[in-house]
Amino acid sequence: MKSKRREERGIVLPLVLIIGLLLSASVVTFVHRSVVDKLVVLNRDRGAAAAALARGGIQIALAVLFEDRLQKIIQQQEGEPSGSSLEDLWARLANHPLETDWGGDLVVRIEDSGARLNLNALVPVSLDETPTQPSEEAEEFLIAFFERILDPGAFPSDATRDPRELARNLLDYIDADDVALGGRNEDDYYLNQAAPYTAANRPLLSVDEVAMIEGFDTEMAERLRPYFTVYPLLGEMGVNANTAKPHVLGLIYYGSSGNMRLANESLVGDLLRERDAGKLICTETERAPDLCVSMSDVGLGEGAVFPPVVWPAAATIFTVVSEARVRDVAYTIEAVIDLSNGREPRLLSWRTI
Ligand SMILES: [Ca+2]
Ligand SMILES: [Ca+2]
Repeated sequence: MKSKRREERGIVLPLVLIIGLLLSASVVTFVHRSVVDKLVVLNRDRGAAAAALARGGIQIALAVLFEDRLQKIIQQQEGEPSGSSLEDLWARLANHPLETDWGGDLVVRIEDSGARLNLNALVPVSLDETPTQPSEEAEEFLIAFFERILDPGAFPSDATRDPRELARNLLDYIDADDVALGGRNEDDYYLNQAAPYTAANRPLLSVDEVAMIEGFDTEMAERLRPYFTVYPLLGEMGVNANTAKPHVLGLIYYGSSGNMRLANESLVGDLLRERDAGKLICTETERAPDLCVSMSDVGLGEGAVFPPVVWPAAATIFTVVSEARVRDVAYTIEAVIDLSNGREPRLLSWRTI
């Protein structure tokens, strides 16, 4: 009997130890799970708050842009130059980040579509639906642009890229007909792809679409993004010299017919100096000689600019980037808003990035 009880005691001790271990393991698991659950809920709450804050940022941008339109209309009525510049409130909004008392941060950046070159302005759509051919200037402009940015040292695939072919393929992809500028069929390349397609033969809907064009890829589209926009889809206007960033000012293609060139570094520097001094670059300076500096004064001469543009130009289409952050959770919305009709904003694009 004695030895049986000793045996039982011998079993009880390990059992107690095992149960104890199991219990402490489940307590640890439980604590761990409840911490994870709490973090998930917290992150979800912060994500929802950041999303709401970012949407609020778009509303703030709309209010600022409406105010700007109103100002411009008043300036126009009073015969003053009503061009957009980086002195406008919408352009300075990003310098004023917003902080909420519950830990949210918001930065709203607004850029007008004229601050980048509109690819669709290179092949304007004819109103009577007659297919229009891209102009010689469009082709020469693109060749000059690709000659400037192609860099086989940094991008090995550039070694096989020809500026004229890239220029023609891009224009043919947009122009209405299916005859390539070199005479062949535009779709020969597209129909031979693993998933065949055809040239769009319409304005580009996004800069990403450039990757679909013969000779281009997604890397190339990314390299083009800082320079180009596709808005307005039916646009004909060139770069706005009063709002464009320095690298886009370098895309101003000017001179006399048959002898046009891209703005060089020194010209871009002159344009920036005038802007910094509070001046507007104007095609005609008669109306506001104190505020305007003429094209010839900044070295653009008396010739033309391609795509054609009259400065100062009033911006009507804006890209708004609303970046919200709640603690470590970020939420960014990019919206393209068209205020050209002056009353109702039209949303052209909305995406989270
Ligand atoms: Ca075409
Ligand atoms: Ca064509």
